[in-house]
Amino acid sequence: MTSNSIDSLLHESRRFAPSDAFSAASEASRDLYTSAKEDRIEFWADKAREYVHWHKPFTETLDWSTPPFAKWFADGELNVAYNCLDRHVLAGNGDRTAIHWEGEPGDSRSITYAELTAEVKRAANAMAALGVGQGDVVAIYMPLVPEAVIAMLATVRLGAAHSVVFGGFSAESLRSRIDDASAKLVVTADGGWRKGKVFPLKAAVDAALANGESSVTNVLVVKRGDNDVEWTEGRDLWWHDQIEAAEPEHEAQGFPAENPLFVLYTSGTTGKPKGILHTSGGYLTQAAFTHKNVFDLKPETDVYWCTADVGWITGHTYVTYGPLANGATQVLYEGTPDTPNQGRWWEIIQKFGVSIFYTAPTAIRSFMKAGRQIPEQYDLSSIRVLGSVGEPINPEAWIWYRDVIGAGNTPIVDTWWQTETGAIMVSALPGLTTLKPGSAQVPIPGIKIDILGEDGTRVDPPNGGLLVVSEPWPAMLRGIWGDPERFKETYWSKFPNLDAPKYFAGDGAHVDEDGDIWLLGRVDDVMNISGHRLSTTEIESALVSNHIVAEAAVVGAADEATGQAVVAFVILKSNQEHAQTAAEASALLRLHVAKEIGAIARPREIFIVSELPKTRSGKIMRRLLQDVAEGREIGDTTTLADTTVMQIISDKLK
Ligand code: 6R9
Repeated sequence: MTSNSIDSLLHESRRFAPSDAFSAASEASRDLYTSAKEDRIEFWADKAREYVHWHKPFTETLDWSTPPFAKWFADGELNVAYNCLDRHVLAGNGDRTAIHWEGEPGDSRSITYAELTAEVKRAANAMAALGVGQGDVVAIYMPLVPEAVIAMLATVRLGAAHSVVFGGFSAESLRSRIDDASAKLVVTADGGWRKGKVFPLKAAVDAALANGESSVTNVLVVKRGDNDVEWTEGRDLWWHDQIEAAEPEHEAQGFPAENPLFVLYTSGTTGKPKGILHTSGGYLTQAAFTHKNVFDLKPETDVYWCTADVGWITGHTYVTYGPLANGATQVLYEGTPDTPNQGRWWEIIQKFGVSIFYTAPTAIRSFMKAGRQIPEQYDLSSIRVLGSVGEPINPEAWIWYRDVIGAGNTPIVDTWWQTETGAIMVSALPGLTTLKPGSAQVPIPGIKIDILGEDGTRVDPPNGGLLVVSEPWPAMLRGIWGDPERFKETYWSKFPNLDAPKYFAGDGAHVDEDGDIWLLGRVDDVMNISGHRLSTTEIESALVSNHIVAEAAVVGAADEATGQAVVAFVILKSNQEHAQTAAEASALLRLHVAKEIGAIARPREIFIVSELPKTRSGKIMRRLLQDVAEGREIGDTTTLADTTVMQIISDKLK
């Protein structure tokens, strides 16, 4: 073993080939791989023509003359909102439902493409009247209501860019994001519904704008929570008043392919949040192409549901832009999965006949914890494709997802990508790929991925290394807002000596003998145990493969004997919580890990906990657990979905 690679120890041999019927009806064909291999650039040019309406056709595909700054389709012009709206109406699909919206309290609203187009036109006129135009940034701080999507589309219809901030983030986070991008307008709501209560949003906007100078001239407020709000005359305006007063007609104008579409802030582990910049033509091409092929979308008949909030990149690409560009019918749900009961999501799937369902491993594991008897009460037979995103999915959670939600025969696509990549990069295609639980599998056609050692040489199976994207791709980030140096340094400086710049994503991965990619987690989380570099993912998967475990997180904690030692935090399944003592459970699980992957990976300690610290998009924040494991004061918890979790964990372990 050298420190050049990450050890890979977990073996997973289950395989699931697509059924003949599924393959025969599949949207994607092998030709996609063949043509992308023949000429990658021409492939993307084709896809851009096929998936996107151009106001002015492009003649150049990729300009990579000043890496890492790429331009795709640069002399073309498009209007992203027109692509998501007007063109479907003009093609005769105005009566198709675009959004089945379900509010947490049970109110619901279905909106056709014609209606959505009409609303976005009015919203665009209302925003234009407030001075919004090309070059401006609109901050959107909303619950998951249709107006969040409408505000995004109205913004980009005008050639302006949005910056969506999670409705759960604090006034302070909102302020820093508003300031960093010099947002001109904020769109918010009085409040939204979450866990059976209204949470205020407007109040946080007021606080964010309270001190000193701000670039914001107006705040548009959607009425949703009916909670009391303070009002700053001259600045604050009710959304419904403005929409009502706005002109109904709005002609979409073309903007350059490289016109900024949005900024989305990622927190990262250190330093101030990075404003990831995406532009229009390349982003929309890859969003629409992947949405169609990875999910095998049939827009006439499918009902698609991605459970992500629009505050996450997944909500940008696979709630707003991909599905709407493809003319899909989708579900949008405002609340949490367990309000008012633990079957809420399954009830929604049954109600709307959802056929494509895309969610995160964290959600799947929390359903595993509660038990299969809950989803089994619902009719989920409409489902024909399942997707996963956000973290590696443990093989056992994958199997549970397929068996319990997918009736034992539904393909699962495990999609690897990032805020920075803009769209899916690695995934199975459900009609073509023989699935392996726990592997994200293959680069999508037109994407070039390599797994390298620290020295930049390719790592051979079965060892792991660093996952890099070796060629520019259409939906790639174009920079960090206002900070080109940080962009180069953060993503492109890992392998300065290679002849072409390579994008380093921060994740570890290994490739198996078939060429399938297995993600190993963030390389910052890799542990060094007696000189062996072990990934968190495999040990977590080994823990989850025991029938008593619902969820697990492991960290490396300083250890005198071995440098670092594995420390695990484990949530038991609900029906196991009282079946044994914590000491018995941890003894059993230490043995289990040793048996599954070897003694080297056996945790020094296992803590049985009831919660794990997670971000708003459901990622486990291991550095906070490492603070606990090493007995340090707990670091910055501001990006946690639930800031009380660390208190609960440390109290329990005292
Ligand atoms: C889309 C999204 C990106 C990071 C990424 C990786 C992890 C996402 C994954 C996955 C393994 C998958 N990640 N999908 N790891 N398998 N299918 O999640 O974007 O919030 O920017 O996070 O998430 O570590 O680097 P973002």
